[in-house]
Amino acid sequence: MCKYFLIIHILRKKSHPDTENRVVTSPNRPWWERYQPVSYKLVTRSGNEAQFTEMVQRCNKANVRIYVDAVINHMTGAGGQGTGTGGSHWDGGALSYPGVPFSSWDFNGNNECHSGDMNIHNYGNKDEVRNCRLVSLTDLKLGKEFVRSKIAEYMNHLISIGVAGFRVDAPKHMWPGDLQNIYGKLHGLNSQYFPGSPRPFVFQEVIDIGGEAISASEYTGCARVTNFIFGIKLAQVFRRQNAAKYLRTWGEAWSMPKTTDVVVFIDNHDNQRGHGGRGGVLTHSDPKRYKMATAFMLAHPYGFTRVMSSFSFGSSDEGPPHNGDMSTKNVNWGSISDLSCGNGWVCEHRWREIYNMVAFRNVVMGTNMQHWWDNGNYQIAFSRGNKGFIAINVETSDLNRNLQTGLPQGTYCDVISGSYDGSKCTGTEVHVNGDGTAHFNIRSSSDDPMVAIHIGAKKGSQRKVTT
Ligand code: ARE
Ligand code: CA
Repeated sequence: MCKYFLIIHILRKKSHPDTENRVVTSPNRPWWERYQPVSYKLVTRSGNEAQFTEMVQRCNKANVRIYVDAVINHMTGAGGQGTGTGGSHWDGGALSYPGVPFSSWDFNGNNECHSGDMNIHNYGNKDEVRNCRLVSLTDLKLGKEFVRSKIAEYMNHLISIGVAGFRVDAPKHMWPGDLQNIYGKLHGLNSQYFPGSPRPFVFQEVIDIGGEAISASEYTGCARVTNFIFGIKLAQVFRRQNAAKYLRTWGEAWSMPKTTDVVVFIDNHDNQRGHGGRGGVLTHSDPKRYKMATAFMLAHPYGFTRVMSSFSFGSSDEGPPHNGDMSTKNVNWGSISDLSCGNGWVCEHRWREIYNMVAFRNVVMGTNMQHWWDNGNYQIAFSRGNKGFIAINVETSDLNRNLQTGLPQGTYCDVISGSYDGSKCTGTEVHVNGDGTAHFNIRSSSDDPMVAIHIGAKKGSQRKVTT
């Protein structure tokens, strides 16, 4: 199973690798407190450095790569003082973070930021967005060599532990040249797990939906960027506000960056709860549409895909499932047979329709989209070369017809309704004829109105994955 999570999978659960952060008590320990670093010690509610290291090593052995969410634009909110999750003192008024150590000299001040109250108000002004405070978070002076070297030291420490790369938080608020300088200081990956020490995989969280002074294209010279248009546009299609037939041209033709420049996703930890970024995206709380959109994302060649994994929440501030001492709760999978996580963890990545489509993506890697078919409205189908085929019914009526799959003759397991267990299909079978056609019957009222088949789940083939 683990093998299939080679495609980016950020662990945001137990042992998530954030740095020591501010302890926020009002509201009571919100998830977002970890976006307020106090030092670069690896001690949070999720565990300490030894536990983090053990997780990275264990995951690497199972071919699960860890990408750290690196918060390097700022430290805590500007007011107040206290003790962080690792015991370090911080003072957001005096700009003092002795755990690093950073002092007031290491932050942007009135010389760099001219917004008046030091906060960002105008996203039409590049200097303000980059030199002033994002939601009042104390803004690091990344032009300064000392600051850059402390950040690179922190990231290199993680590389030495064995992480595969980074999601860089809030790059829009940093100058591309400063980021390039920091990336240039990073070591190659730990050769114990990554032979030849390749460069870390970096992707940058730049929210660009258009209409602002700063665009994501300023950052693609450094590394990939997040594509926030992707989830918004797909939500419109799967909510039946824009016909699925238009997905025939999905990708750059939809005013999105080049496929090699982006990381794509249906939702993220911010926009699934109304933080950061406009547009109503689909989330696990609308499972039928969410699974369809995720399956389409994983079947389609555009972009480098990321699958979300969440905890359930009531309010948008609510932190992860926790024990009485506020430490993060474990998942409960030892006692659960259907692979779900329990204990308040949603674990979308363990939903069969989703993890089987991650396998689909790995199997069809390197092939183009072919054999596109649509009914002129909300039913679509396409193949990935001669390796995989998917049909999705977003229509309010059933899909019942023969389609050209482009696949070799044989009996395939539909990996949406079940899996291939090495000898039989646990869900529906699809029979592909000698001419590549097959019959599909997809009821619109089904929980999962789609069918996906690929050569790795063809009856009689060798099963490549062990659970
Ligand atoms: C919290 C409180 C604030 C308080 C602050 C300091 O909510 O009221 O002032 O603490 O005390 C997360 C949460 C924030 C939280 C912060 C720190 O979402 O609510 O603030 O942690 O604890 C912009 C950035 C983008 C950023 C979003 C949130 O460009 O990079 O804002 N996203 C990342 C993370 C967030 C995280 C941070 C950055 C901070 O993914 O989880 O914040 O580390 C338009 C613009 C976008 C803009 C967006 C929202 O769409 O195009 O650029 O995103 O509006 O303003
Ligand atoms: Ca900044």
